[in-house]
Amino acid sequence: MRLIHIADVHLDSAFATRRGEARRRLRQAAFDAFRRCVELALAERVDALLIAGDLFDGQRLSFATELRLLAEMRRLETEGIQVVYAAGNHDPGCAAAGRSLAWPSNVTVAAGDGPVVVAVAGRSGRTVGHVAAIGHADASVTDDLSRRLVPVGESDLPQAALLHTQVRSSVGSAGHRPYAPSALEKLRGAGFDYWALGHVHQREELSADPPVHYPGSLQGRGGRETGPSGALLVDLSVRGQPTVEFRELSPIRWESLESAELASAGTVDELAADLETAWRRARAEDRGGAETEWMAAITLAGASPLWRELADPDERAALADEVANRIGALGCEIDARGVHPPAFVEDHAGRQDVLGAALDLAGRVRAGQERLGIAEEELAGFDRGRDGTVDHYVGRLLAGAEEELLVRMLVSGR
Ligand SMILES: [Mn+2]
Repeated sequence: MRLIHIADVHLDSAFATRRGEARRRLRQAAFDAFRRCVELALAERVDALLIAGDLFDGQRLSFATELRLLAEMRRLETEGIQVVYAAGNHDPGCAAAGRSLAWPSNVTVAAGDGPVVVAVAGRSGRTVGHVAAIGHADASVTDDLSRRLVPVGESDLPQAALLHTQVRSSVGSAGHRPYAPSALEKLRGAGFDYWALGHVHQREELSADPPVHYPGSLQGRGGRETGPSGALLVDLSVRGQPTVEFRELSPIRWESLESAELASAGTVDELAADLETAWRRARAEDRGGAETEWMAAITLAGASPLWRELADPDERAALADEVANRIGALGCEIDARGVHPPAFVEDHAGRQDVLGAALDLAGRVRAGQERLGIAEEELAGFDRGRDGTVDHYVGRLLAGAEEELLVRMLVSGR
């Protein structure tokens, strides 16, 4: 029995990334990856395609995706390739947007009303193995569903189990709530030749003998799902000698970049150039496929003379667009929460000099402990309706004033 194992396709997911073109391409990419998976199944002439849950993202399913998905399933049907699909937490009951689809005859759905066992027919028409599957009836399963999957007795044929579950020891488990939990030792001892799992979006081999695998999301969905993604090609033909091979299918790859060398970049041009250099260095080591499109997830941290601009979402958006253009990426997301000024006020407060006096004054005015002796009508931007009291207005104007003073007086070149 030869299989393709995928999970976490999340068709028609909504993306929050800023650029409209990137959102459109990301949404399209999930379906394109699925179509490539069908093409791989046809090219490899596998016996079955296993889908371990979260085929849909939930409340959305466009008419176009529904029609194209069923057309792809019929391509497999024509070639005699079976599909076993077990519901996950995003698509409980194997429904999307409340619709239950009219699957062709080759598709067996484990929607959540108990285990399903499928005898997989090989190309000769003879049974070549069995797949036991169980799906989720709703999105809040707390039982260990793996306990309800048992191999077919008295069979010499290979047997696979298909399930959407959070294995307690998996790498991703810290990032997930305890959901449909299962224990690796139980899975390993259950008597199956292969466990086809879904739910954790990073590809992971939990056990080699017997093989227990998460394929990861079919198409990466954000900056935490980096690296190549795709399907597992599983060959159980020779019992006791399984092979599991990864095949990259995703058209778009997310990659992360962390930059802690911000101190030397004093302009947006310098910062964008530094990020471009770092990105190109990373891509020289990992080039991706010839047609790979990229999404860059950049984390900036550390002291930067541009700290004030980097705290502004509009400025980050302008930098992100510039970097995306320079590196030829579809889009770029920048997290600058770890950026701070090149100097800290606490380290300089109490100085007996002009800087110390300026910091002290700014702090006291901002806190309303000192008045500047300016009349209300002299404050050009003051609006009583919006700002309330003069103190409140001045306090708002002076947010970040000490840091600004410090940087201007201490750091050269500004
Ligand atoms: Mn998922």
